[in-house]
Amino acid sequence: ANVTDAVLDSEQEVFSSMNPFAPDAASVASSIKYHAEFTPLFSPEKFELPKAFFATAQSVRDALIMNWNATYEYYNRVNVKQAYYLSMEFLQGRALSNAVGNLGLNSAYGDALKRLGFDLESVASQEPDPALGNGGLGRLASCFLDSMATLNYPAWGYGLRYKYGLFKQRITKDGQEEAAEDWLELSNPWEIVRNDVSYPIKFYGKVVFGSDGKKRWIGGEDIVAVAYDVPIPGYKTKTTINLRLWSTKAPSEDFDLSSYNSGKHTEAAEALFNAEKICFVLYPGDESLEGKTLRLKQQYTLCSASLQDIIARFETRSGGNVNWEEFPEKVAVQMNDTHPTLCIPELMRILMDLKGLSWEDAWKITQRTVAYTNHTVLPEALEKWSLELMEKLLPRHVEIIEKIDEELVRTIVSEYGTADPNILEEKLKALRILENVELPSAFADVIVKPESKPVSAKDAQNGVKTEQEEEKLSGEEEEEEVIPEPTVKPPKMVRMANLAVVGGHAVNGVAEIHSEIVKQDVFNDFVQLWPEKFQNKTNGVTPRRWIRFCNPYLSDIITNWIGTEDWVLNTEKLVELRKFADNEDLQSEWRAAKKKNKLKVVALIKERTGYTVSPDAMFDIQIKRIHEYKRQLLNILGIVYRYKKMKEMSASEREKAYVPRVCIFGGKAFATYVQAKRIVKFITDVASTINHDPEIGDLLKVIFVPDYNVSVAELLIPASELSQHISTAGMEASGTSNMKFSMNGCVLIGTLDGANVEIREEVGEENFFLFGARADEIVNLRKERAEGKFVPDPTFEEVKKFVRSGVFGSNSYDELIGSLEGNEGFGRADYFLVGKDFPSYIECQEKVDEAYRDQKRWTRMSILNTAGSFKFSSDRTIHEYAKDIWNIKQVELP
Ligand code: B1N
Repeated sequence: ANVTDAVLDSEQEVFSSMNPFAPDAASVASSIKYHAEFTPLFSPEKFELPKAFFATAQSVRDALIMNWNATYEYYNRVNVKQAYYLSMEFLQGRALSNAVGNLGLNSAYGDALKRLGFDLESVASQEPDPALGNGGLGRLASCFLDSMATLNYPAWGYGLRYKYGLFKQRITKDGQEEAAEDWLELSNPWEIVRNDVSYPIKFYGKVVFGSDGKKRWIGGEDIVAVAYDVPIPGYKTKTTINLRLWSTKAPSEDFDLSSYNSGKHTEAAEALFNAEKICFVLYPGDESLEGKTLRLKQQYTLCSASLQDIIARFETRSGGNVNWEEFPEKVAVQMNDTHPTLCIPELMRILMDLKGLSWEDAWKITQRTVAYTNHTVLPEALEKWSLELMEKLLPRHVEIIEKIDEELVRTIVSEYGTADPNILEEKLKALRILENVELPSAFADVIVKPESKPVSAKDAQNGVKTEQEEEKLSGEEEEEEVIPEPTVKPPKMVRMANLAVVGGHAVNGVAEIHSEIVKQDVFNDFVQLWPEKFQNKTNGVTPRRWIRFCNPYLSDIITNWIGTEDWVLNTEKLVELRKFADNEDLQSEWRAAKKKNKLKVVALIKERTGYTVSPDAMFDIQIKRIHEYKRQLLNILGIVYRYKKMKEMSASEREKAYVPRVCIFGGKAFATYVQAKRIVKFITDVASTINHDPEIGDLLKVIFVPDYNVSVAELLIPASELSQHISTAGMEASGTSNMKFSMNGCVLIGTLDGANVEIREEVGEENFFLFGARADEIVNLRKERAEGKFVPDPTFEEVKKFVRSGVFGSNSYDELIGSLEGNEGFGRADYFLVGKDFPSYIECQEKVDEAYRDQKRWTRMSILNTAGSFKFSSDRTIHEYAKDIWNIKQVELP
């Protein structure tokens, strides 16, 4: 279509088309045409796909803004208690189909686009996938926003607006390569920049006494955080909440005009660059990596800007009379992992230094306001910051942290007494926020000074951290203030998790087994002090994005058989599918839906890898960040073993013994995580050998789908039949894709880890393929392994030998295979117990083949997975947070 066809019909029509409640196709079409004409993003001549996407998005945004405004106004008017979810990551995925679906405007937009010569699906697929997160933790935050809006909870998200998302992954013959992900290249149609909502953020400087005798933080580097709002619509409700993302810039006076005029252009703009770079990239650190100065600046920017904003809203809503004691009755702050822990000293600072409250009052308010979610027990992922670095960057906050630490020491001393210095020392070591820091002077003579020790055995043992840290240090240029002075003494550190536990009123894990480990292991000493703080909140996923919209075929079948679409809001209704699990009509519809979804993936695989796979083979999928503890290596070694066995058989034996499979991998390795990158390379090498072996044909195909992201997951999950959740027991806090797979009728193979445990309970053990060591056995197994008592199963020796024989190219994968053996030089003595679990994994995979051969049995298992997935809706999770932690109520708009 030409733009002359797309001119707006009349201004009147445009505005009537913006009625979000019952717009028809004609008014939607004119609203799209209006935006195609007047939203100046593209050159005017052509009205083609990319432009159609932007015009459609702008049109949907109009509806969202109206609902956003109505929601905001209403919350202001009734002065509700609001929850704020602070997260360094939000993995939103594409927004168009989700918004149209939540608004119930599918047919209006579908028909309107048809009139203009497009279809909604291809228009929607034009949208870049904003990847402002790494994996599960960020996607969870986005699922939570969907549930908060849907359930009419007054709640907002706060995050950072990174210019570049998580890197784009390319797979070459050398493995993974990374490229910048410029998701804003064509602009972001969903955001509304609020130039009037901005706050000053300070770094460095010093602390002085003001004329009123109060502490003041002055000098240093000043930047500005500006708000970008992303409206978040709920499903079948007018409630539209807000994701407020901060972007950083320099104060306008920082541009040095006289330097610029004298020709020093770069110097003149230095302050600008310094401020803007804070939000350049999502720091791609996953479970095991720590950031340095830039990361700390990012974290502080998020905390400070969000709290200034929250406090300003509290003051406005209080009208003329601010009562600070009421703050926790109006505000709940949830810290998504430790990354926003600086909220605690920042809230203290604002309340004391700027609002004039006493320490005691500020502390009570702070504790009642904030709560902390722990997402991992991997020791290398528990954030620590160098005290020295923090002191430079945030001097006032360090004073506050020292005081919190001192108060904590007081509590510990009064709780445990000084009678047994050993117990006391142990407790102080476990609980204190400051590490390797002498006791506060008030306690110096009460307790024996802890001797300075070298790096603890636990830390020294921790190979992941050490290797990655070293690689990271050598691979990246850091600012000068980051490099610590070489000293013999162990470095003084601030333990953010300890600060979060002390400063908040609730601490929760994200699945039952994980919350138990948190209580019994990681924070056990805190549990003894404050048992009432500790909770479990099993994760969930939004059934809108993760089944209703990504799997319309299956959704229609469910709706037909249950007799209502209510299950999208009340997933308990899915249980009704149980009674039809053996019904042959349902079974054949069920299989037909799966087949249609598989055909889409066949096309995706062809497009992204060039490989042709059969839609009749079993689709076996493992998609997640590449990490040693997630054990993609176990999966690929299982495939190698299968391949070896196949090669030893005749064609007819092979076909009898094995079910045809397409084994699909997807996921990104952190750019400097060398071992994870080796795993990617190994998978693709195995794939190219097996996929080109004419003897094997469709019996086995191995696919690595490059550049895995939310949109790819939306295609793969509905097409999956078996999915793998095979972490070393105790190491995966929850997992959330396991829930998405199960919901979409995929059967899981997995260890007793994270949410697998609860999924298996709900779907029934006969519908879950369980294998491997349990979490409570791991410590002993590792010990045995280290003592050389472990005798590997012959199958494991066989598979390693096969890999080393060079079948997959000249590479012998010494570092990978060596890591499973604890050879000198690679030595981790199979820390993740791949060798230990290998035989039970192989055996379990044989059972999978057997079950799949009986398609009736398999379909029944599949149906019972969907039926049993009801618990894993993030609606359930959000109700629990609202009730047990935030104390907020659902508020429906009039
Ligand atoms: O959080 C998810 C869980 O389902 C996963 O099991 C868990 O691995 C994941 C540092 C993390 N834990 N920790 C992180 C992310 C970024 C970072 O810089 C740690 N991600 C998880 C949701 O609960």
